[in-house]
Amino acid sequence: MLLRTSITSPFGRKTRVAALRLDLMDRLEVVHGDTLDPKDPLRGDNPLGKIPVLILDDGRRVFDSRVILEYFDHLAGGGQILPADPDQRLDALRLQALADGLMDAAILVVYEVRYRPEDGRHQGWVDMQKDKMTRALKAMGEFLPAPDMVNVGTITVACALGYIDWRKQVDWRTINPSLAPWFEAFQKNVPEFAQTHPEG
Ligand SMILES: N[C@@H](CCC(=O)N[C@@H](CS)C(=O)NCC(=O)O)C(=O)O
Repeated sequence: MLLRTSITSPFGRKTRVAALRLDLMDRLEVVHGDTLDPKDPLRGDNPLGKIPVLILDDGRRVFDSRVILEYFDHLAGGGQILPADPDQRLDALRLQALADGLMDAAILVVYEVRYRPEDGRHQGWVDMQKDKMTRALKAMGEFLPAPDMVNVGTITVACALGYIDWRKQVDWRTINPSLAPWFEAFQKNVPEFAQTHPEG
């Protein structure tokens, strides 16, 4: 299988953490996907032009990160990072949705500066994205299981916190200090997280 992503994408990081954790790396070739280059094969693989996208040996293109994680879980025998128990599964998926939304807002804050000319930037819109981030971060404690629980939800939370640490859209440690010990413990428990650091 081929995984088209970038090393800096937090959504791509979800898929790389999961592949390492589930021991799937020997079945996976990771190649760079350039979201800006119209000639990059990415747009043929995913009409949305977003990374990550997984290309299966039978030619099927799989996106987005949520679906890729579900497929990886299936390849690893099921019930590994996507709990089999319906209640636990719902909680893990809900946490993933919250953390994915946090990353979506964080990325839009970065894109406002990266892609919009300075005289076209809209501070009110950036503030709206930062408000989403703040609300998600404040609420996150309610949804978080213990840091030794490794599932699609907790992997995504770690990728979101790591991304915000790196890009510094907001100071999540001040917004919700209780997330810091959880994040430290998760990193100790999941060495695959450090192995996928964007600067590593
Ligand atoms: N819902 C998607 C989001 C993926 C996403 O937004 N990826 C970013 C990079 S981190 C991207 O491809 N951006 C380019 C674009 O939006 O055109 C997922 O879970 O995979």
